Amino acid sequence: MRKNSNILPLIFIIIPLLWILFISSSSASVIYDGKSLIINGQRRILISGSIHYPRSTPQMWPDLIKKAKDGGLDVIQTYVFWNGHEPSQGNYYFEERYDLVKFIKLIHQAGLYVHIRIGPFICAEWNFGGFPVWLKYVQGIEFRTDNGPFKAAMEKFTTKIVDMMKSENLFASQGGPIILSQIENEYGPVEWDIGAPGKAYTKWFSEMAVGLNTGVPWVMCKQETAPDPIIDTCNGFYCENFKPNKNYKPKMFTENWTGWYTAFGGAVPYRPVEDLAFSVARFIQNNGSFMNYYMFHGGTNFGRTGSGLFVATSYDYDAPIDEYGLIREPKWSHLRNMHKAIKQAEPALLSAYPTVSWPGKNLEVHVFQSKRYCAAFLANYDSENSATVTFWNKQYNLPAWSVSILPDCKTEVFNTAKVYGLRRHAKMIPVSSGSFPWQSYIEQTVSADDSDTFTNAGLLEQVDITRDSSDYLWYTSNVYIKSDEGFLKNGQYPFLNIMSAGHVLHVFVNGRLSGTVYGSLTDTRLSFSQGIKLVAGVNKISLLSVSVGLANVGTHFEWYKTGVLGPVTLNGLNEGTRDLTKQKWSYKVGLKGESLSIHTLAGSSSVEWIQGSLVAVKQPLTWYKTIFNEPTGNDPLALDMSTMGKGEIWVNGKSIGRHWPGYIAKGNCGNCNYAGLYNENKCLSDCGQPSQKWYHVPRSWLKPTGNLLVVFEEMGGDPSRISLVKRQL
Ligand SMILES: *[C@@H]1O[C@H](CO)[C@@H](O)[C@H](O)[C@H]1NC(C)=O
Ligand SMILES: CC(=O)N[C@H]1CO[C@H](CO)[C@@H](O)[C@@H]1O
Repeated sequence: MRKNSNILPLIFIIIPLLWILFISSSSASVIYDGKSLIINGQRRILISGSIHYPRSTPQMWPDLIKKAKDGGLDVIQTYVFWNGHEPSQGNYYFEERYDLVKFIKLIHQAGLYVHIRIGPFICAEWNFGGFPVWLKYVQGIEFRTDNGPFKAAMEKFTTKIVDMMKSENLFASQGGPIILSQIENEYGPVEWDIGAPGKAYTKWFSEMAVGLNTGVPWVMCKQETAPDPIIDTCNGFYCENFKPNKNYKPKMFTENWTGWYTAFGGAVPYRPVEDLAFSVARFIQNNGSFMNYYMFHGGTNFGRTGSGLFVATSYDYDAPIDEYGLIREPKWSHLRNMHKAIKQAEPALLSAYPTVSWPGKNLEVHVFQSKRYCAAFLANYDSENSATVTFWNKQYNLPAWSVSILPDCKTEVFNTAKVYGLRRHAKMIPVSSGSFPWQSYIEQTVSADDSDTFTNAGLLEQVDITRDSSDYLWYTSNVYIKSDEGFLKNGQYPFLNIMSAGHVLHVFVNGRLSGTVYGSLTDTRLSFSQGIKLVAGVNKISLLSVSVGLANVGTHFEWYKTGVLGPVTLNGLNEGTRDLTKQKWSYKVGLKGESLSIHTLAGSSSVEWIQGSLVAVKQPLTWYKTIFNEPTGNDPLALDMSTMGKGEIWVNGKSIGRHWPGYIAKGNCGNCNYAGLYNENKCLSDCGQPSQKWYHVPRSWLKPTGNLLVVFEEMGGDPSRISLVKRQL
């Protein structure tokens, strides 16, 4: 008895002492155990949010970071965008939207931490999943497997980023803000798919990453095979039942989807904040200690950075901060209120594991109680009925599908389904009456004798030819028709049949557009089958094949194909079916306007622009340009492109992205799989409207007067109704 009472206090002194010695002797100031991350000796429940630096402008970053901090975030998470940083092999770029170091330093200045997801495969609905296109053409390469050339390239880039962070002292172990790094990304399904080489690759990249000695932990998301000391983490809409692969690793949620991305032709996603908050509260009450919102600000896929699943230019994601940098209500405020409640509960959450009880059907109570602290989470999992729970002699009303947080076990300070405050919706307000004074220039179809064309017997894969230097590739071929053929027969013209791997195809016969076909988010392939009017003699078939970005996910997505691969046939001639697949085709990469750089400030003197009443309307392959002044004020700006079809937009030579309002969505989706309770796929508003009609024009790309706006339109549109709008709360 006596002996024991002497030893016990001693243990209380020795263990913390050893602990402090351990911390100060290891270089890492960030360590972990089964409970949480421990930063400089302090346990933390961390709230994180994704903001991707190239999806906004450096001028927007300070405000986005401030709004993230005010919303209760401790950490900002970003991927690293390899193809933006190494556009051609060995040539690096870290300026403007790709100024990673500046972005991290701004986060540091704001007093937040950083989780850097180096990948370098990142998925992210980003072109080619973040891989540079040149990587595909490295001799003998195979992506994301036990392949020498791939591993060499991956190691080189990963090392470059880690070294860059180290030389700027950005890791927490050096006093910087980076508390976590990520290697690879959602590799679990691929490893499972490909087996042994996948396992060997995992072993290799894990050792490679750990060997870089960042001094902070590495994570791998959605891969339960993460070897020690790497932490495996969860991505999903809900992660409360996730368990790390070792009990000495903390439970971390690296991607909780705040909404979903928009695809051209798809519904505009919406995840109610009640459901999002419910998911987060459940995760925290079940031992979760690190929670990341994917996305906290989604932003914009400027230029041609969106990926080949028809990903739209807007990457708004229904996030708490909208595409334009404005707070989205009530999402932002409701989550901020929850984060405050979680912070109040943090001492209790960190001092105990929860005891769980079930006071009734679909009811669950989690209590985190230690000597000094107590916090309780009261949950009602019934998706339709509210319930009353008695806890510590007090009654609490729990709406359906909700969790109440009691940071002191007595006072409900937050319930995930009780949303207060403004339900303000941002509006788009026209800034100018009257339309822009447009000039137009019509791009002609290509002839085989044009410069920069080459010929080949047979059809070629698109990206092999373009190397993604342009969305556009012309396939041109001649068809000879004898005098007695090619005309109406049994009331029909001969049929041209074309199979293409995607993504969009404009078919011209003798210089005239015969039709346009395109694939979709779920299947990029397309076919064209239509009667075409041919003339006796030589007919020119010109196929403009258009890619909407390259695939960003899937086992060996580098082998996915784009473009007209055939067969191409002509039916209904006297001779029967004529196969055009293997005949001579000529190829030209890109548009004439692109090679003349008419979208740039320098422009081209060899183009004759038409103006006034003769400006082209509803003409395919038309370039438009105009000059405009910057509207006064600070409201974010957008172009309303509702009356246009598909193409690309440039402001002062910078691409604000692909436009495609001509692809009509099925409507705003109530929620297609975006949540448990709200799983009805029904249209809420804007049904039958384009997936995206507004296109963000960053203020910082404008000067007060004389801004050049250039639009390339593929299908034909009415530019007279393109207008500038400002976004206001
Ligand atoms: C929380 O973690 C502890 C320790 O690993 C475990 O015993 C307990 O079952 C977990 N509770 C929940 C609700 O996940
Ligand atoms: C499995 C899955 O759908 N994963 C997605 C998680 O969310 C990120 C961001 O939207 C995507 O990149 C992944 O494909």
